[in-house]
Amino acid sequence: MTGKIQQIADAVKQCKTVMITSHEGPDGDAIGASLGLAAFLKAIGKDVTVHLADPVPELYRFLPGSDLVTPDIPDQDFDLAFVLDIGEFRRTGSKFCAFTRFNQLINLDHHLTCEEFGHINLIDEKAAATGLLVWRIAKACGFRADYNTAVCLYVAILTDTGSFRYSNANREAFESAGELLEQGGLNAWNIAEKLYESQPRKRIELLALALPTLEFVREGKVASITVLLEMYEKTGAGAELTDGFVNYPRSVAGVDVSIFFRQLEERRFKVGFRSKGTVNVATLARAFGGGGHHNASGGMVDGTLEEVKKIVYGAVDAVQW
Ligand SMILES: [Mn+2]
Repeated sequence: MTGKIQQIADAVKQCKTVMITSHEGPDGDAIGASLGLAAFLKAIGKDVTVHLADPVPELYRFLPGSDLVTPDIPDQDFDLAFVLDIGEFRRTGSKFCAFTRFNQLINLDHHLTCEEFGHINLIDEKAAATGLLVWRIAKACGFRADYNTAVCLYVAILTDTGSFRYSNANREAFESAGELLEQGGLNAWNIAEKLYESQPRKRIELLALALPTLEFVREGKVASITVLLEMYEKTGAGAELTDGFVNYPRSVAGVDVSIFFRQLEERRFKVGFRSKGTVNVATLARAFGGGGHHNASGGMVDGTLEEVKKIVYGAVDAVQW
């Protein structure tokens, strides 16, 4: 692992132009790791482009560099291209999938199931966030975090560890957060306030419609919540505001697995799973061609809500625990 980090650090030192991308529907780690890497590379004089297929969610727009994220790919060649937190290469989106104008492709990820599509693949499932892999590389370059780099990487760690509550919150996560706080002069409360105490009113209005759909199966060990297209219409909220909804059913005593049914089209649902730890929901998601981690995973299922529930609850029933 150290050898690879050194290899990447060397490539970074030698390069001039860098393209950075991450997955569709970007979360705090995708955004934080991408913008943190961009801030670090800019600080050491590199020419950096951050391309994301989808826009930066409102929640993360306070992060420096978020205004420079582009849905397009500029007409130029790049020395290096970084793909972050991707799980599966196709999740970079159609534009990046077709893009080849780079000399070297570097894959940084902590998804166990990630393919080795890069020239260098740093895949460490023990890393709590992809932002931590970025931090390892920056440190290997002898970089001391400035504010911009620190705040982005701190947000990557904070969001992917559920504010240091998930089992992935290991020593590296805590130590790196401490380093970033100190070097970047961060204020933990200011960041927490932006992430957790500033939610749009529409999100709570949407949650108010979703909570009555709460349903318990498997003697209360599994709970689900549903968001239908009509709920967006009623509240004016968009799908990006459903982030975190899946945590409400899981927070109930006795619930081991929570499921979030999110309607995408008339007959298509995104199904998200969260586990308290007993059940490996990555395996569960694979039943529908999805993927993810032990405690968080998801996939897509076609059908009406009733049909989708039948399929998903059936798969849940097949798991012994
Ligand atoms: Mn991640």
